[in-house]
Amino acid sequence: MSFRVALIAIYSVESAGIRYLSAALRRAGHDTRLLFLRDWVHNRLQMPSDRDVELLLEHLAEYRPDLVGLSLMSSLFPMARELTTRIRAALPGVPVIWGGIHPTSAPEDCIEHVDYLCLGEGEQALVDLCDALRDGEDSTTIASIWARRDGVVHRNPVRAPIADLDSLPWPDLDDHNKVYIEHGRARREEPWKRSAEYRVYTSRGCPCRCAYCYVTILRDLYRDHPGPFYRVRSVEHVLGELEHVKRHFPRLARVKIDDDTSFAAGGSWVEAFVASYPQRIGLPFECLLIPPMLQRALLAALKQAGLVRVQVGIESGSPAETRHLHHRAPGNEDILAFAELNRELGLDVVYDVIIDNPAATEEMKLETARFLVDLPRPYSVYFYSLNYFPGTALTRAALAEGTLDPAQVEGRSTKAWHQFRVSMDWPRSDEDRFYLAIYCLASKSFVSRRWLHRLLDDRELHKRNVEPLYYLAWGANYLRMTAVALDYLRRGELTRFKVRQYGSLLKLISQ
Ligand code: B12
Ligand code: SF4
Repeated sequence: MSFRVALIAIYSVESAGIRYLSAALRRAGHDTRLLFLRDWVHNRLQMPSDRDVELLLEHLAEYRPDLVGLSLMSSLFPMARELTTRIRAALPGVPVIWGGIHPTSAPEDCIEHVDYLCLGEGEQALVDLCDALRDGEDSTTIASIWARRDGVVHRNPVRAPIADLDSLPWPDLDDHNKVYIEHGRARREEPWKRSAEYRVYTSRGCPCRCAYCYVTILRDLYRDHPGPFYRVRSVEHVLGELEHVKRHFPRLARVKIDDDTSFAAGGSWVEAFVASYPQRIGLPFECLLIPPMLQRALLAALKQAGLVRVQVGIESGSPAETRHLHHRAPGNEDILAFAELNRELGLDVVYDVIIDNPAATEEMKLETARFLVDLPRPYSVYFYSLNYFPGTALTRAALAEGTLDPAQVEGRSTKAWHQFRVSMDWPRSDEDRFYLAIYCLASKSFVSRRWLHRLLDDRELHKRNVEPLYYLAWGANYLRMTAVALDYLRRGELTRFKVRQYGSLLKLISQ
C-alpha cells in the first residue's frame, strides 16, 4: 500500500506550495489528500470555527494519513499551533511536518510544535522524507528537513534550490484528492477551479533584495549554494501548465503571472512567450513588475500578447525611504517615464505603496503624497501596512538597533492578520490619517490635484481636524470599489469569492 500524506492549507484555496508538493509526491508513488480549511477573503483572519476544525479532523481520520503536513505563513503561527495540537490528539502517533515561509524564517520557534520542519523549497525534501518513513529508514538526516526525535533536534543543512524548474510536475489540480471546508460544510472537490483567475509562477527567487521582504531570508538560506537564486521555467513548461488549467477551470477568464518580479528573464524568454501565448492561451493576463523593468519594448510586446494590467512596486515616493526599505535606488523617474508611456499603451496600472513605517519622517510622507498627487491618472493603488516578518533584513536591523520589540515580529504578533492590505478602520495617528487620506484621494480622477496640493500646503491645519477629509477619502474608496466590482461583473469575472471580497464593506481594503 502506498504512503499517505495529508497536506493542509489554512485560509487559502490556491496554495501553490502544497499543490507542487502533492504533484511531486504523487509522481514518486505516494498518495496525497489536500485539505483546504477555509479561503482567504480579507484581512480579518480568525481561528476557523470548531465545526470546521471537527470536519477537518473527521476527513483526516477517514483518510488515515501516515504523515500530516501543514503550510503556513507567519501570521498563521498561532492557528497552526492550535490545529496541530488538535490533530495530534485526533491522530495519535501520526507525525506532523510544517513547511512554508514561517517555518523557513523562524525554525527555532516552530520545531518544538512538530516532528519535522521543512526549510525552503520542499518538493524533493518531502519525497525523501516520505520514502524514508515508508521504508523504515533514518528520517533524521534528510537535507532541508529538521527532525525532532526523543527531545533532540536534528538541524540538517538545506539542499540547493531546485536548478531545473522544468523538472517539477505542474501543481496538482485534480478533483479526486481535494477537500474544501468552510462554514460547516466539507466538499470533495477542487475548490480553486471555480475561480475566474489562475495564478501561475514562471520563476522562483527574485533578482532584488528589498529589506522588508522574505526574499532576503531565502537568499540567506541558500547562500552556501553556488547556483543561481533566481531561476526561470521554460516558456513551454509554463504554457503547458496553462493549457492544462484551461481544460480544468470552466470559468477561467484571466491569468495572473504572480512571480515576485515577472519577466525578469527578459530578452529571448519574453520573445518566445509573446510568440506563443496568444495562440495557445489567448486570455488577458496581468503581472508584477519593478521600476527598472518598465521598458517600452518589453511592455509593448507583452501588451500585444494580452497583457492588460501591471502591478508596480513604488512602495514610497520618498527616495530616502525607498533606500531604507528596499536597499535599492529609488525608482521615481522610471515610474514617471512609465506613466507617460502608459498613456500610449493604455494598460491598467496598480501601484503598490507601503505605509505605517515607524521610521518614516513627516518629510518622507509628504514626498510620497506629492508624488502620488502628481502621478498621471488613471491609476489604482494597493496600500500595504509595513509588517515586520521574522528574519527579514529590515526586522533584523530594527531588532539590533533596539527600535523593534521582539513581540512585534509577525508570528508572535498577528498584525498582518488584520493589517497587511490597509483598511481605513485601523487605528492611526492624525498625521498618518491625514496622509493616508491624501494618498487615497490622489488616484481618484474626480478629485482636483490642485486642491490636494493646497491641503498639503495647509497640512498643520488639516491634521488637527482630520475627520472630514478622512471620511471623504473613505467614501471615495467605496465608490472606487463599487466601480471595480461592476467591472468584474461586466467581464464575467464576478465569482462568489469576489462577491464576498467586495461585498463586505466594513472590511474594505482601500485602493
Ligand atoms: C499567492 C500568495 C498569497 C495567496 C495564496 C496564499 C498561499 N497559501 O499560497 C493569498 C492571496 C491567499 C495570500 C494571502 C496572504 N499572504 Co501571501 N503570498 C502569496 C505569494 C505571492 C506566493 C505564494 C506561493 O504560492 N508561492 C509559490 C510556492 C511554490 O512557494 P511556497 O508557497 O513558498 O511553497 C514552497 C515552500 O515554501 C515549501 N512549503 C510550503 N508549504 C509547505 C508545507 C509542507 C508540509 C512542506 C514540507 C513544505 C512546504 O515547499 C513549497 C514548494 O517548494 C507569496 C510570495 C511568494 N512569492 O512566495 C506571498 C506571501 C507568502 N504572503 C504573505 C502574506 C503576509 C500574506 C497574508 C498574511 C496577507 C494578509 N493579511 O492578507 C495572507 C495570509 C493568508 C494565509 N493563508 O496565510 C507574505 C508572508 C510573509 C510571512 N513571513 O509570513 C508573502 C511572503 C509576501 C511577502 N512578500 O511578504 N498570499
Ligand atoms: S521585488 Fe518584491 S519579491 Fe523581490 S525582493 Fe523586492 S519586495 Fe521582495
